[in-house]
Amino acid sequence: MSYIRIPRGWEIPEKDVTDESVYLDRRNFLKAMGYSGIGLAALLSGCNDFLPFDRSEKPKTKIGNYTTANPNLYPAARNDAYTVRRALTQEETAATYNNFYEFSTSKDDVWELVDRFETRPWEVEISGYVKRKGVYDMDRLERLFPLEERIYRFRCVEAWAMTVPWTGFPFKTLIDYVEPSSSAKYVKMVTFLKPEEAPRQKRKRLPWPYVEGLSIDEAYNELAMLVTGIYGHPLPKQHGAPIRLIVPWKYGYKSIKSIVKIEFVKERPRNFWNIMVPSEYDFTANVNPRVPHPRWSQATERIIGSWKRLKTRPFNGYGEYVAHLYK
Ligand SMILES: Nc1nc2c(c(=O)[nH]1)N[C@H]1C(S)=C(S)[C@@H](COP(=O)(O)O)O[C@H]1N2
Ligand SMILES: [Mo]
Repeated sequence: MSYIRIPRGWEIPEKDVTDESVYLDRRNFLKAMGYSGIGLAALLSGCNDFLPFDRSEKPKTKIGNYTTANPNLYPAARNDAYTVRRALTQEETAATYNNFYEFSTSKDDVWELVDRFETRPWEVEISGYVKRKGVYDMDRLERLFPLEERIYRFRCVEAWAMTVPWTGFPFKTLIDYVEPSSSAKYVKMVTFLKPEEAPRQKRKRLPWPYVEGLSIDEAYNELAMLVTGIYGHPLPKQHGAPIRLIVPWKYGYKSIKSIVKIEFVKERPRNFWNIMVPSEYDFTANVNPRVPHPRWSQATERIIGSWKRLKTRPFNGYGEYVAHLYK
């Protein structure tokens, strides 16, 4: 296998780093699909059918792309115990810079590609070692537990970061409600599988559907949230409507979007990115400035929008809440 030389982060002028991460992502993705270096070079040199699909259907809106049966639940009261000393990211910046591989391998066009993704009606199946197994309709799940707003930092493994207000409920609230038995050691979460609505899922060489997992202790940590909204309204589709995970001390790929199944299991599940590239994406994925990704440093991060570079913090700044889990 021949490799294209990737310039290191510090060799690239700051304004180009975004492009680099898109490029790395794409390369990674292709590598995982088993292309040789040569085939890869051909694909990267502007081969148009690499683009997801025809964009003649123009998107309706950047941020108003959501539905709910419970509009009265938004905005939810902010929980001031969880705020950070960082500027909030602009709503439109966050809504137009997304990782959602079901739709695109780029970040800047996901919001344009989600129009035919249907997020209502929606069901979430809860299964495995729990008392209250069953299929929960999203309209009911949204009302089942009190919603609250929390401002969290968010850090992608590609070294971009943002700070946004999420609306949702603590994962632990759901765990207490469904009553897992002592056999439940991990929680496995699965994204929808609807290739007619998410065209990249037609590419069978990727291990669809997207899967993620947490240990039961991680899921029970007070920071772990099941999120149904952002910026005081329901989640726009590109952010993972109608319900997603947010675990702010871990790299963003753990925060699985558009969940259809939550399973309480005995064995540690394998997660999507770990299946794709096991040497680069582990299960735990805690933010750590001292452990570089094999192809780039994690010492700093760039804030989307301003593109200011800041120091990465251990556990993304949430060590006081979670460090004890890893002793
Ligand atoms: N189903 C699914 N969930 C996903 C992803 C994905 O491609 N598919 N990408 C992950 C990654 S890598 C990141 S950084 C975040 C991005 O969330 P955002 O677009 O709301 O910022 O979603 C995560 N959840
Ligand atoms: Mo990410």
